[in-house]
Amino acid sequence: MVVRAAEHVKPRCYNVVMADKLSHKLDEVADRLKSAERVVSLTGAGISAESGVPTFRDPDGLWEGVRPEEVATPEAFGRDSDFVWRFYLQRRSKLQAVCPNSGHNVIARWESRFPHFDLITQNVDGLHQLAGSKRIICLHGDIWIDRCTQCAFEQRATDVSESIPRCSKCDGLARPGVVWFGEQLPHGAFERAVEQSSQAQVVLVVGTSSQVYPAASLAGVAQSAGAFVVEVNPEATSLSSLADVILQGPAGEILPRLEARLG
Ligand code: BV8
Ligand code: ZN
Repeated sequence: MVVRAAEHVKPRCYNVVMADKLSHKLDEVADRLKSAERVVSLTGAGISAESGVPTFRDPDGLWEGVRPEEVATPEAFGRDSDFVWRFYLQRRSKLQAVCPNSGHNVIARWESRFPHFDLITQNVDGLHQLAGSKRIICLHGDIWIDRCTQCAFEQRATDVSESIPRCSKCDGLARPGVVWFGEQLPHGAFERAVEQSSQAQVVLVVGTSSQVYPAASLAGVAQSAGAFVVEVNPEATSLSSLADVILQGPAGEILPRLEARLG
């Protein structure tokens, strides 16, 4: 008896299988969003990557070559304010040349698409604001603010000259209006972020390595309160094992595909 070799089903290539999987996950998340009243998005540096803004911990990131302790702590500023200011003034001048990307724009539109939508961001670059987001909880401050180290007066930086900003009120040395390691978050910001995260039905965590606290605790807070947690990131992170769904890919591609499914 001649046994025919089993017809080999043409193996579908890996990318096709992965694309199908992502498509099903996008459908699942879209279904959740369609019935959600309260949605929160928590963002990190990755959402600005497609605008050309380097992240912190990726290869060629902002902290390549410098240790965070050298540039992102009050002690570092006390030791060498010129060095720290050079790090921030360089970032400011690069930020002058960039624009929000489609990921920022989708999140800005979602503010009017859902009955309650809140954006919680670790970013200090101002791109969410430029994209039109208004309901923003800024956990780590604003790189465009100069805060006086003498009288705490705050002024918005107008130019990005290399000169180190001085207070326009008392001529005291200014510092960047961001939150450094070991510093408290802006008054009430974390409490508001916990409140919004605890009431959300869906939380989209976009472009963060989830390594910095207390911001990194918010997804867990939301999930314990019943939220469906979605991670949008091309890479696995400390959050990945907790997320209900991982949409693996760049935010500028994933978020528009998700928005398209909401009709
Ligand atoms: C505080 C300065 C007391 C601003 C920064 C537990 C509880 C509380 C505190 C701690 C704790 N354990 C430890 C601490 C202390 C410390 C801390 O977290 N240390 C870490 C290192 C363990 N936290 C603090 O000191 C905080 N203050 O705790 O006060 C307190 C206590 C309780 C409650 C309230 C207060 C202050 C933290 C702020 C530090 N300041 N920077 C600036 O210069 O910008 S942190 C720095 O990291 C940035 O602010 C940034 O926002 C933050 C997080 O980084 P990410 O945004 O995640 O960026 P990263 O590069 O890491 O990752 C990018 C991701 O994007 C990657 O996953 C990549 O795959 C992805 N990606 C790349 N391309 C894309 C993409 N994703 C999507 N699309 C793409 N295209
Ligand atoms: Zn002053």
